[in-house]
Amino acid sequence: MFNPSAEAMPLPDLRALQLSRLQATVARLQERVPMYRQKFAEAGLTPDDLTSLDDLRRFPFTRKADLRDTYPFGLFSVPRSDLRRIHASSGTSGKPTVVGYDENDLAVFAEVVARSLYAAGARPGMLFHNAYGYGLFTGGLGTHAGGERLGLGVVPVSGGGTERQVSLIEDLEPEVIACTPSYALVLADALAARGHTPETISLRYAVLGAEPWSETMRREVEARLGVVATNIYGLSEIIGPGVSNEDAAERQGSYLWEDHFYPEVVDPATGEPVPDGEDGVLVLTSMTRTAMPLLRYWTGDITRLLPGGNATGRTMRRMDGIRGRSDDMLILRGVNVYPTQIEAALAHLADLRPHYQLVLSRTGTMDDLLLRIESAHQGAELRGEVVRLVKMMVGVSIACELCEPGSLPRSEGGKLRRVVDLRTAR
Ligand code: DLL
Repeated sequence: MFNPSAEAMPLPDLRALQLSRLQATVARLQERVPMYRQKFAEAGLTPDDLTSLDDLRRFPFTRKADLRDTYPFGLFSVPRSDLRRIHASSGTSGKPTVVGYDENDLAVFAEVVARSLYAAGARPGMLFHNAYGYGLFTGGLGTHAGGERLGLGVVPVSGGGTERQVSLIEDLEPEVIACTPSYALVLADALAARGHTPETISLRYAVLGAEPWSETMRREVEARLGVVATNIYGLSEIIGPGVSNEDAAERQGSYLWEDHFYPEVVDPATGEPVPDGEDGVLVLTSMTRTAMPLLRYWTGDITRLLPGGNATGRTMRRMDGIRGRSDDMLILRGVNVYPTQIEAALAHLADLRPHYQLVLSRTGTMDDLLLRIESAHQGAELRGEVVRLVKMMVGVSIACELCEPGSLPRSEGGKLRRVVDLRTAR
């Protein structure tokens, strides 16, 4: 399902295609969505002002709050009767946000997920154990349809019920699995507890995403399940899973399907685009959606864009792993800290397991950060080394507690929350 006419398109052709698709999207939004009409008018812009890709930076962002303010259907650009599916995210406060798909959007969704699964190593005829949650979350149904499109036999297991998952893996012998990286570790524990070794597990490819993860976790999942693990990224507002995926042979950044989703990385403070290679907030425009296209959606995810064009033959750009979300960033005594930075700083301490929790508390006016991390051995020396490495590589003083293996919370099938904030009013 590698599609050379799209994935390996010469860059000038890709840029021309993006411009025409962006122009069509902006025109559609102007014509059909009152919120965008108003935003464009306030900025003094019309669709005719988009004459080059560079002009896009003049157009307004769309933020999560815009979806909430227009809940449920205010950003839709088709009649309700054209909808074929709704997904929603629960959100941390108030109403959920709702996203809608018409027939065209479901075809786009299946196409980009099929491409992603192919890049991840899946091939037609393989069995696909899909342990992303089915329901309002986009993970389950989204990867399901993409798997079918690629020609996989999809096992719609959904998340949770670990013992049943293990039995199904034993009995059906799937080659491909998709789930959150934290849940992949839970399954690895459960398979090991039943006496399996990587050699006795049928799985060959793991497609992991929906939450940040690290190279340490990748090594652990690959070694224990006997798989090649790639990163799949996406978000419901833009489509769901399948905005980008790593190539199984390369595993250095996820190819972003740039013929459907136009990426920008912007400075979180100024909103101005930064050059490729520099960190900032990922901003995405859906260019081929019809039910609910979004212009310059502020994902809040921190990453950088990397060039495409390498041994895989793809010209589309890659995005690096997500360092964190701009709203998950901890500010500890003035220093910006992402949980994944702490994880990365500790990557080569062999005794540590990739199960950890960050506990924020406050004494007086000082914020304190406690890293609770599982370790094969406990001892003051290792604890001191953890504190020293985090101070040196992340720049903050933390406290550390080494915990018994198996003692910290595990994923129950969905996304794992690693930060526990015990501070009262900020
Ligand atoms: O999590 C879609 C998805 C499902 C992606 C399955 C991959 C696999 P939402 O629930 O809308 O959609 O959450 C989107 O999750 O903005 C990121 O903060 C985070 N996220 C998603 N994929 C990754 C990843 C799905 N590979 C939000 N690495 C996004 C880090 C990720 N964070």
